[in-house]
Amino acid sequence: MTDTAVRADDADRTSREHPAHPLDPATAAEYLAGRNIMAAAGLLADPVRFAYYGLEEAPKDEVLAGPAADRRLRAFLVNTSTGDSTDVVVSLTRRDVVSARTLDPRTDGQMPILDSDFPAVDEIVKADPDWRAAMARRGYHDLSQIRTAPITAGAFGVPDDDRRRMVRVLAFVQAREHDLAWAHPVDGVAAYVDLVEKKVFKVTDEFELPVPAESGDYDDEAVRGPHRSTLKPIEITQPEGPSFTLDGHALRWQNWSMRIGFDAREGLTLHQIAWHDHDGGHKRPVIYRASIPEMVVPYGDPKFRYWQAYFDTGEYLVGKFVNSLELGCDCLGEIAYLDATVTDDSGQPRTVPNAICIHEEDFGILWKHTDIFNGSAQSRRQRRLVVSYFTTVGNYDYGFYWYFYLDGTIECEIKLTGVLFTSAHPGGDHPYSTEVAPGLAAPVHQHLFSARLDMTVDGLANAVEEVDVSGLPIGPDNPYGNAMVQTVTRLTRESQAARRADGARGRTWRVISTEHANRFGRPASYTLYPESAPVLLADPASPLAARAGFATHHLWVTKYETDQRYPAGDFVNQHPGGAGLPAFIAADKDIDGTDIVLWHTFGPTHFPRPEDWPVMPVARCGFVLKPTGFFDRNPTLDVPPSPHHCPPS
Ligand SMILES: [Cu+2]
Repeated sequence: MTDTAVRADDADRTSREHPAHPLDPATAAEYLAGRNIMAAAGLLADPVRFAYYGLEEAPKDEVLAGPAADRRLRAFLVNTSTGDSTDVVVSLTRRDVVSARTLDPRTDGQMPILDSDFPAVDEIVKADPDWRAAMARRGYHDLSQIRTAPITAGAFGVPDDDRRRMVRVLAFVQAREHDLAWAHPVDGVAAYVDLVEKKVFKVTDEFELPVPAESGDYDDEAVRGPHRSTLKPIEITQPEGPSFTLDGHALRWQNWSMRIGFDAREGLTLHQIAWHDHDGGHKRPVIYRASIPEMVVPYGDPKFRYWQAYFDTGEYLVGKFVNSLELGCDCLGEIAYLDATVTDDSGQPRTVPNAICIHEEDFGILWKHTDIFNGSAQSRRQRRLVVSYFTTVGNYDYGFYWYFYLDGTIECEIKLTGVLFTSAHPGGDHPYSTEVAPGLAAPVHQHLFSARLDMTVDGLANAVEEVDVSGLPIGPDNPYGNAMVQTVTRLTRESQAARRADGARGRTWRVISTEHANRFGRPASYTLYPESAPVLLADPASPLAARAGFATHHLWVTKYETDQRYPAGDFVNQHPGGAGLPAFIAADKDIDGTDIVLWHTFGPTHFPRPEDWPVMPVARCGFVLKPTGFFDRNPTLDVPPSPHHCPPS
């Protein structure tokens, strides 16, 4: 094993009460201090639980002005006996409560799912006589074999649902200790649970289908067969160590610098991403803050499970389920890790070791040419800096990867793996699911992510152009019909900037500096290249489209506002709809030559394949940001040839 871990974080740094930088993640000591402030203010009387607890980032102007920003934490508190929900902000600097707002669930929605909701739901469902009878009718009397999956309820206008804090529960059979429960769904029956009343208020029992029997336990040699013996080792060695440096949460690599953050809701956050001309030269900001602050996974079966659509970030909090990564398994090579500190339901800090993985990778050819006239034969290797983490939300696992390349390219890639959500297959041709094992179905669904890209291309004054390509018809200026052009449309107001991708036109969006130009007098810019996959397929009039408004367009551009952080709104769980991006653009602000935020929707529409079962090979999605006239020429001419293998230039 040649992999090595560079310990980037020491115990002192994670426990200190005064972090080095206002954008550093909240520390364990800070969470405890904030908790004490809330307790002293009487906000934590039992049974109040923390549905979210994290850093309330200082406003951008304060951070840019200097280090004296007020350090604040935000907590979503739920009283599990009354359902009362409070959105609290405390100042650690002033040691007081800044604000405490009580939510109205009918208009604000509900707080996210609590850790303790999972065992509570299991107990509530298994005690319910109607649900037990539904299980008994299907032959299940030993409920210790049943696993319950609490699924966020959505909002469908059903009377009384809007006053309840609720989930809907599906059941799976795990007959043996190591069986894969997802292989054995008990379909047709769901329990609707009121988490405050702690009871099942409705059981839907609509049809019976046999519980699929084939084992999905891919750890079992009887299922997977013996391990193949034909793979020779691949070892990554960097005898002189990696080329990056990590100082606390500040990361430097080649021309790039940035700060690394982590949040229980958003997961990995990147801050103050900048390009430095040559070594230690002029610093050029590109992105003030980059994150994936929402994702929704809507399912496409209109019958019994029409309500199945989870907002993994706003409803479950993806960052809370961050994996602790294993050197040599999850990350290969010369790795630096950062720990992540999140909290449990009672606001007590929990530090996940090796949560964020930082390393550099060879990425094939950077540029290459053999010149037919002057005989020059040159080849250079591309490299990228990788900042990533993995999270497990129920059956799925998601890896969030950010790549920074030598040539100024930035890429976000999400790796989707884990186990498909399953149902029983009704037989024959079923339009809404794929049979992946005998009698076992995987319903069609989408994974729609929202990237929030707070752009600062050469400063705060930015604007966005939509660029389409097309051919021109034959005419007097184009007699042979070969002309092709770009059509550039400036998006000047928020209402005009809710846009769809268009693969047939090669549509991209260019973020330009309205203050800095390159040597050709053109604005310094970065271009967003979307994948142009479908947006939300739910009907625009559907309850889901109202709640996932962000997912109805590939691009939104808003004027920067400190409190606009979540594309589906602050409180997503059971929200009636309309929050987030559709509300943000209602004032239709000017976005031309000002501080703007890009919001980009992307992700696959997943008609499962048999090959996705019983565990899914990684599927990928993402987007790329490329410098477009940000530099005056190829910025990698100074990259030397690889020392051992290539002829010197
Ligand atoms: Cu999927």
